[in-house]
Amino acid sequence: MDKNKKYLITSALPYANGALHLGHLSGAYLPADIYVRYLRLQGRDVAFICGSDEHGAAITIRAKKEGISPKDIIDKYHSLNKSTFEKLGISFDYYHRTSEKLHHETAQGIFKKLLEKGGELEEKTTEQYYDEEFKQFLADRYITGECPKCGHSEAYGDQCEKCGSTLSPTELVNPKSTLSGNTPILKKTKHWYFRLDKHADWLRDWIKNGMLDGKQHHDSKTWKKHVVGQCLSWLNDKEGLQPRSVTRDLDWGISVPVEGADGKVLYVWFDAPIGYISSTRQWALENGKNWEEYWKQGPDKLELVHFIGKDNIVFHCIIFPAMLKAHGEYALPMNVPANQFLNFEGRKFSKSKGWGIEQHEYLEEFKDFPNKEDALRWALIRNMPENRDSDFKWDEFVDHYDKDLADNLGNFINRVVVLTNSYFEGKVPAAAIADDEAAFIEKLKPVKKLANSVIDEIEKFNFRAAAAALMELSSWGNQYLQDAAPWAARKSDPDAEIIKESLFVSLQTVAALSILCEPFIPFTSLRIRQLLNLPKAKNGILELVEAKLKLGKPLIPVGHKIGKPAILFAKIHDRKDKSRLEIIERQKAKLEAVLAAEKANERPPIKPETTFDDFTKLDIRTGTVLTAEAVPKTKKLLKLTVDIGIETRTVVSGIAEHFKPEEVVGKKVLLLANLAPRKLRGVVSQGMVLMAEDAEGKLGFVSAGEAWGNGLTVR
Ligand code: B3M
Ligand code: ZN
Repeated sequence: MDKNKKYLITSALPYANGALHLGHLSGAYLPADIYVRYLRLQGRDVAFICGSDEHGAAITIRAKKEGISPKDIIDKYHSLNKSTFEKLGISFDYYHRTSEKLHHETAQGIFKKLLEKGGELEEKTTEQYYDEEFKQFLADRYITGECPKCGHSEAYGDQCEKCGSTLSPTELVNPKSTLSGNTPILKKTKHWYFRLDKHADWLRDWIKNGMLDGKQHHDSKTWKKHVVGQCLSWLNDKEGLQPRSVTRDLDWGISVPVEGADGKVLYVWFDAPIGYISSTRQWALENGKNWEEYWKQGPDKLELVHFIGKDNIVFHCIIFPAMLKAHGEYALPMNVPANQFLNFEGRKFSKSKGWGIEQHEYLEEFKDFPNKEDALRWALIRNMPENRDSDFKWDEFVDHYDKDLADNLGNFINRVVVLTNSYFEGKVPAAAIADDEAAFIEKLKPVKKLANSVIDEIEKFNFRAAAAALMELSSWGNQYLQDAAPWAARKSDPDAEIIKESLFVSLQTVAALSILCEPFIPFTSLRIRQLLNLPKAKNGILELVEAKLKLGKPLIPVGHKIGKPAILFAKIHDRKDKSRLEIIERQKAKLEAVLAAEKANERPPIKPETTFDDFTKLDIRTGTVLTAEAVPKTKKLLKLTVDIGIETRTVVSGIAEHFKPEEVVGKKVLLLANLAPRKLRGVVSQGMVLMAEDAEGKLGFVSAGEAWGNGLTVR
């Protein structure tokens, strides 16, 4: 950490063709926000940059399908995503969009520079798939077919989502155009290819050893293992390092700034990461900053960190850095602490299957849930997929809220505020240690130690561990107060020093918590500050806290008047007020309904064809159950007598687990009357009662209806 450095922190630019779910939030936005808020508290010069990724075939496909323009789509989702992030406290300094003119110019400028440098971009004419009906070359995503690696029937031209292989469209077996559904033809077209192959050597040294241009650029041990692993396996795979085409035949995107390139645009993954640069430029323009200080300085002056999900690692650690290095003026990322994936209640998020919850839906569904923003942030942080995939569960959401926020943090702060109000008229008591620096340092040692762990873990991008350390600090506070028991001392001696001292120490701890929790649960931080009657945690305040704890100076001075008590977190599991639990139960019920509907659709397949002759061999009669009794020593069998008009049959039926004998007597049933008799547990069964099973596996009688008499034949 260096006070004189610039910090440029980015989160992946989300495609503006859909809403984001909780997995996105915990993957690339929440971790970046924690880090940025922390940097600000440390007084660093930081820009937090994001925006909408508004190009690419996914957007045009969707527009075509819905019969609207790409612009309709991006406008809708740009504003939805932007405002939802704001509501959740994701504190971007700038949220730009790649359809803006400044971005087009920036991306075209970089393309032209690479072209002028020579040797970085090369023109090549190849054969590519073309849809004759739509008169259009097909971007990779417009072609589907069978995956050559795993046989999945709906692989895309660039990737198989089933086995994860990277593909090229011509590898697909039986390719189809997603526009017309026809088999596309191969047709010649010219494109520009970025010579990634030329950059393999330095990339390997940079990723593996953190070396760049013969100097130490970063400590490679600070990068996550899974990130380095993915990069190295890509770099060791020759196919990964082929020249990559950076233009496309498409009518939506940034036009290729070269003569004779009509109808061609820059590939979306060429322009999207440049969006970080144009977003920084726009931010600088509107805020009187020099954007180049945030992009064009050495690693001693500038730290660039990209927060992304693991599916974007190669673009951010290999391709974009290679583009920037080829350009020559830009800084490369100091770290790319990519997260793995978050699942939802044991499965992947899937909008089409109704599995999961989107950010804006959460805010809507939880609108009556107090502290909904921090409740969500906290649950996601406690379970963040930092190094392996993790699973979001509503029950854990409840646990994290009740145990951490309500029972631990909320309870401690409430006790301290209540006791200070009732013993000292809400004023920080004049404990003797307030003026004794050595004694203060000694008493506050655990606070200092745990505060340092929170800080250390954040610096290492271990946000789960940092959050755990924060909870330890609050647990320590609770235990300290419990052991000091000022209420007990007060009974024997109302002036006992321990009463003042314990509340003084506790108030310092609450003050530390109010600041340290800000990166994680900023809305709560503000409320704790209000309870303490202190202003919002300002930029640079954490530096002061560290200094004060070191020097033995109070964070909140003697005589300061705090606010009145107020509950920070009302528990979800509350004996009287069930309102919060009901909101959670509603979410669980929605998932149950999805599961039930899926099950209902899971009918067994139709059996192979049979003949009319075979069918007429079956003699099915209507009948009425006269008696029913359990077959001794079995769980499943009932012995029934069934009147089928011309005679009464004894039938053994495997329905005892579904029906009690008395429920069966009197039932109208269908009986297969010419089934060969069979002896079951000593009873001869003369026929079979027809049953049907519903979606939940519940059995019911196939009935001929009440109006029918016994003995009729089914034809
Ligand atoms: N829009 C892909 C994604 O949202 C892409 C990220 C761009 S970051 C420069 O996963
Ligand atoms: Zn596959």
